Order: sequence, then structure tokens, then C-alpha cells
Amino acid sequence: MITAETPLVFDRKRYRDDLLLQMYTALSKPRLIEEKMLVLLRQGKIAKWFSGIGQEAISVGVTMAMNAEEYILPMHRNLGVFTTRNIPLQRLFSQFQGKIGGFTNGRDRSFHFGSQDYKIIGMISHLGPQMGVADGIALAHRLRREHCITAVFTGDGGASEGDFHESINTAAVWDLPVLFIVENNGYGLSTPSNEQFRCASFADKALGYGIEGHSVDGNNVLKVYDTVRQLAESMRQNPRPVLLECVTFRMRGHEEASGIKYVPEDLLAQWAVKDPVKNFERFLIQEGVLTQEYSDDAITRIKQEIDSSLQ
Ligand SMILES: Cc1ncc(C[n+]2csc(CCOP(=O)(O)OP(=O)(O)O)c2C)c(N)n1
Repeated sequence: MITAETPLVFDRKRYRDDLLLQMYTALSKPRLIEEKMLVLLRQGKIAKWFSGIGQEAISVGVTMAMNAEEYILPMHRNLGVFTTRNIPLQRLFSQFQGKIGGFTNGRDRSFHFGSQDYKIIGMISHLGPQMGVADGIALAHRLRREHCITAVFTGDGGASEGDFHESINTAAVWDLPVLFIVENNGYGLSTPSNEQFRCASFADKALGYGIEGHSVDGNNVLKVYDTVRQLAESMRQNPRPVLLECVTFRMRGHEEASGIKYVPEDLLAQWAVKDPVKNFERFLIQEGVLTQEYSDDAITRIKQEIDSSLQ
């Protein structure tokens, strides 16, 4: 079982330096956008924010491991899916500010939006139902004999909804190539995991559906990337659903207005040590892949892109 105490161990395998550097930039981008959004929220320039700080390695690792033509169905903490699919920040920020240039013409100001151009299906607010949509996409691919997988995200809370059972069971009996990703971040709003489910790991639930299940450290971008890459290759050839639990922690409130007072401080402190961005950066420096100069330059460029896009 993966916990806050499980050390983050990075294994670069045979991945090239340029891929690792690309991963570093992709991982830093959502973090820097989030930090900016928290400032904009205080300034009243955006109205609400669902933070995925501390969970970026999952969105980034999954999206980098998939092909650009494959569909992803993200949730409210998957900013990294949008940034890694290279959606122009100007459009993204227009969406967050409820402007006409966003994806919903001002009808929404958070994450309930998608884009066919980027093969991202917008989150369904009641959470569970989007897993069934992923089944539908995967079925279409199968009927057209296309070798594509579909990745759908849910949280540990969303996984308590009936749709979780229905969609995984259907995918199992119809051999639908859906990667069901459960981001287990310890809380569903204020409900802790021990009041949400009894299994040690979501991978155990796969057994009940007769499908393959895995559990990885969701703060380890390399592990997420490597696991999804291998699974995706195999699922494209041999269509079937797979359940992947990514263990992580929600470092901020459910959304910024509700706060995080109900989360024990020592738990937050433990998980802060496992920060996915800082630890990956440290690893790359130790490996001699990343230099301070490269990092400074990359961060400056992202910040400039954020500022100019906001303007
Ligand atoms: C049916 C329904 N109930 C409640 C909500 C409000 N809501 C949105 S996300 C969420 C928490 C979901 O928890 P989890 O799936 O663990 O994801 P997390 O927020 O922890 O990332 C809640 C209660 C909703 N959108 N739909």
C-alpha cells in the first residue's frame, strides 16, 4: 500500500534526457499557473478555483503517455491534462474568467469544459457519469477497428457512485480499452478515505470485475508515465479495460472557498515532503540532466507565457 511514508524513488529506465526535460517543463507549467490563479482569486479576477497542487504528476504523466488523437476525460483537478495537450493559455484563462473567448462562451468558469480539437471531453459535474462516456468512446473505437485507448479520471469520492460499477463492469464484459484512473487523494470534499471505502487499494477492486488493476505513487511522474505508456501500448493491441489507482494527496481545500481545516496538519506536512514537482526537479539535478540555468530559463519562459496570455 502506498502512503505518505512511501519514499519517492525515480527510475529513469532508458528514457532520454530530452524527454525528462520535457516532462520537467510540463510538470512545472500547471504548478505555476495554479500559483497565479490563487493570486487572481484574491484579486477577484477569477471567482473560484479547484486546486490540483500536489497532484500534477498524474495529469502530466498520463497525458504525455497517450497519443494526441486519444481521448482524455479529466476532472476538476486535472489542469495538467489541458496544459500538456498544449491548449493556448489565452483560451484557458478566458474560460476561467468566464469570457467569450473560452470554451463555453462564458457559461462556466471552472473545469466543466472540453475541446474536440484537443480530444478532451469536459467533466460531467456529477462525476461518475463521465466514466460511462469513456465506455462509449472506447466502443466507437472498437467498432471502427481503431487501435486507441481512452483515459478517464475519477476521484476516490467519485468512485463511490454507482456509475463507477456500471461503467467498469460494462467495459469488462465488452473488452473496452478504457483506462480508469482513480486519483486517490485522501479526501472526497471533507470525507476522509476511511469513511469512503474499505479496500486497501483501488487496484483490489479490479479483481471483482475480472480486470487488471495497478496502484502507483501518483506523486512520481516517471512512474505514472512509464506505467501508462506500457499499459496503453498493450491495451491498443489487446483491447481491455484497466483500473489504475494513483495515490496522492489533496494539498488544498476541495475548492478555495471551503478551506482545509478538517485535514490534520501533520498529514499535510508529510505529503508536502513528497511534492511531485520539487522532488522530480531534485532528481533531475542529481542525475546531471537538469542544470540551474536550464530550470531558471524554463520557469522564466512559462511565467512570461502566463503573464502575456493573461494580458
Ligand atoms: C452527485 C454530486 N455530488 C456532489 C458533487 C459536488 N462535488 C464535486 S467534486 C466533489 C468531491 C469529489 O471527491 P473525489 O472524487 O474524491 O475527488 P477530489 O475532489 O478529492 O479530487 C463533490 C462532493 C457533485 N458535483 N456531484
